[in-house]
Amino acid sequence: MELLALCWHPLWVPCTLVLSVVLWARRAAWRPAACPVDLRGKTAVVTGANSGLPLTVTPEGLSLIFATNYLGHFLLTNLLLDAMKASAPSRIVNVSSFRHQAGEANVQFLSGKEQPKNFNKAYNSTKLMNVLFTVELARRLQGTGVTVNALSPGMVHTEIMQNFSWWVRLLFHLVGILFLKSPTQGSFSTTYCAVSEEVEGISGKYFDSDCRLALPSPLARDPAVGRKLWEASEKLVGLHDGGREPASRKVA
Ligand SMILES: *[C@@H]1O[C@H](CO)[C@@H](O)[C@H](O)[C@H]1NC(C)=O
Ligand SMILES: *[C@@H]1O[C@H](CO)[C@@H](O)[C@H](O)[C@H]1NC(C)=O
Ligand SMILES: *[C@H]1O[C@@H](CO)[C@@H](O)[C@@H](O)[C@H]1NC(C)=O
Repeated sequence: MELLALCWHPLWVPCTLVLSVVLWARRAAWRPAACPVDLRGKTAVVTGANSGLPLTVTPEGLSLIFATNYLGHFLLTNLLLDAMKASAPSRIVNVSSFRHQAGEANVQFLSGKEQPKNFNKAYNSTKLMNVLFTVELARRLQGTGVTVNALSPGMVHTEIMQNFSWWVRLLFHLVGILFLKSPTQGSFSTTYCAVSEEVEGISGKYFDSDCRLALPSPLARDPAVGRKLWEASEKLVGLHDGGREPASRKVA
């Protein structure tokens, strides 16, 4: 009874409003328009994630959520690599998430041979794979003039929950309007990695949602795990050159 009374206490309204104003003021602090930009070469932003997909396996033998949030990005990036190298200095930017910290780097998840215990674990693991891939790709791209970094956009009010039930979406939109970043604000750390002069020459790093260089989790930095994930991903998407010998150099 007392708990119920607490839930309906009128102080909740002003407290919520004050908190949302404070958060609003804080997240408007960085202005992309004031960021010095000197873009040469090309930039590829690799993004796209969904967190409400079922843990099903596609007819190709891929886990739907891992294919959507990670393997598709892996393949696209690899297919773009020759173009990126030809237009160096160029940048690849991978949109990950702070939630990578609770991910698991189990390559059996990719094919659905093993399943994460729930959606949340699956989402977290795909975001860990995004960072592992970034670190491994940066290693493979050393000396090519192509840099690759990953970032967390923070908690952003987007359509990411579109495959959840209506009441989860309603709750997300209510919380989103008050507390989460707008899609524009959520794009700041991505834009920063893609165009800012300060990031020029930096590769294999992770930026937080305030555009600060941050350390990803120890697992995300483990080179052996990164290499194993890369090799498993290559097999699954049918890339067999090992990614070490740049195709453009072979042609030239
Ligand atoms: C996913 O990550 C979030 C944020 O790090 C964490 O709070 C949550 O417990 C994780 N979920 C699972 C199932 O690991
Ligand atoms: C997720 O939602 C989108 C938009 O409503 C829809 O097009 C898509 O088919 C849904 N995916 C699944 C797996 O339910
Ligand atoms: C960014 O970096 C690599 C892989 O995902 C690229 O191959 C590409 O995979 C992209 N996204 C990542 C890191 O997940």
